[in-house]
Amino acid sequence: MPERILITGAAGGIGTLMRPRLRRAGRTLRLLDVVPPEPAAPDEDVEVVEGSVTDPDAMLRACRDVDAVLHLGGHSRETGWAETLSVNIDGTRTVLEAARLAGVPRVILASSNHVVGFRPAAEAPAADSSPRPDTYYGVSKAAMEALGSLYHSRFGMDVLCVRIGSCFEKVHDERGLGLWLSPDDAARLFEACLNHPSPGYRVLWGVSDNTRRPVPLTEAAELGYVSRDDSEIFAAEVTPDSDHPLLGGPFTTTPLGEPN
Ligand code: 15L
Repeated sequence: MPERILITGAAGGIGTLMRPRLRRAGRTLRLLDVVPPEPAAPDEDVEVVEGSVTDPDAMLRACRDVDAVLHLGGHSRETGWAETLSVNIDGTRTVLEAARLAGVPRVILASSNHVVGFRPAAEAPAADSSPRPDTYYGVSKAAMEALGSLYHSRFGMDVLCVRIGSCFEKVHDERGLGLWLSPDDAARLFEACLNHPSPGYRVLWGVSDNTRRPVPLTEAAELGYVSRDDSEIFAAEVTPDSDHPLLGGPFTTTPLGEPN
């Protein structure tokens, strides 16, 4: 089991959900964000680091003595091109380069369903289906996967790209019933990514085993992931929304480059 894990974007939505769930005896979580994460609780083995994924020096320091990086940092929705380019694309390269320089053997990248947002849900695309992004944000996640592939091929790093569906405590809309990744399942999936002996480069879907799941879990299962959650428990309470035949849902029509 890795002993020190660097989590970028640790104060963000998924980072906050993962902090308690990735705690293990004998493991230190190094939490990095531009907004300083909450200080360590007395019984918590965490190191809190304020820093940006766009800062090569800060990233190199953050990667020292680390066994794996869980890269969650970056914009999580559509925003202007310059910001997306700087934080999501250049930032991912900076993280991978810092990991390489520091000798970190494994990086897990938080990719997104929006890499293939323009694929029909009915197509049930395999996890490594070629990009059909729906936004600049989706383009940045496609670039993330490509950078991960490059760093694996050139330098032998294990790189796992998780095309995350919708990772929130609860499901809020009908589309989420298909793409929900429960926080507990997210932790199970990241654990599988951390603990596989030699994963190489992989792209996998990050969703729970939802009754209405539109994408396969084959690749995640090969890694050892077993989902225990199903969004159907929220079916009665979600807001009905318009039919979204495309995986990216509302991201396929949101104006490009405008925060959504
Ligand atoms: C994502 O990639 C976003 O980070 C998240 O905020 C949600 O919009 C999610 O996709 C989704 O598709 O529901």
